[in-house]
Amino acid sequence: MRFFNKTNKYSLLFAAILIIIFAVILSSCGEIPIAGSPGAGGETTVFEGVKLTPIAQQGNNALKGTQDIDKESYRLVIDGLVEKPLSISYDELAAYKQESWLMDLNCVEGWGFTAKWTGPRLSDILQDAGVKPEAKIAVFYTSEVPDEGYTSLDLEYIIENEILLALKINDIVLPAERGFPFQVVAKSKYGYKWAKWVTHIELSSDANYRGYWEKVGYNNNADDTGPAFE
Ligand SMILES: Nc1nc2c(c(=O)[nH]1)N[C@H]1C(S)=C(S)[C@@H](COP(=O)(O)O)O[C@H]1N2
Ligand SMILES: [Mo]
Repeated sequence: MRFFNKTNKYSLLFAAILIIIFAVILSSCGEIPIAGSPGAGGETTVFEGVKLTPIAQQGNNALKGTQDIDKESYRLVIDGLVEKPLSISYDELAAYKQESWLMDLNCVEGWGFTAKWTGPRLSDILQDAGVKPEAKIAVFYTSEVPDEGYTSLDLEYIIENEILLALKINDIVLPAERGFPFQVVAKSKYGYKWAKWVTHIELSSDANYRGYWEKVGYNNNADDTGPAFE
């Protein structure tokens, strides 16, 4: 009896040591994707079972270079065909219910990447502004294209798809070069519809409106599996 007890003790100790060794090997093995595991700088590397493109490897496109937007003084203005124009601070954007999507951004130039995008739904914000029935499109004015507006999206598309304004990418606050305070997650549209550095969204009935790229012939529908030009 005594002998057996002793053996049990030693084999338990041996098993425990083996488990610890395995755990150490597993945790140091970067190849095994663990959901939500942080990569460089606390970035999320896997979402919904899919490996995300690290931020450092994602593309970056800016027609007039990085725009520096001050978090404290920033306001997103919502006006045009609305009952109640809004002026929304960064903290207010972050206080809306946040949603996360796994989504590819595909630039019309042929590159793309997969990321986790997190932010409020534009439709929730528009609901607070009270969209008038005549409104057909939303025009996105950005800090580098403040007068003419950078691009537009159909209101029906925004509401049906519950389009997000991404404050975070791979769970990291959107860097300045990537559009801080947010980038429009224009699901299934070419990258030029994913407006960055947006300061003003105007609701309009003008179905003929064309944005910066659309004016020079890029498809206003911008379906990312469709033709680049109209
Ligand atoms: N304001 C603004 N938004 C913009 C652009 C731009 O030049 N200015 N470039 C667009 C294009 S062409 C692409 S492909 C995507 C690229 O997004 P990323 O730089 O976050 O990867 O941003 C889009 N949003
Ligand atoms: Mo693009």
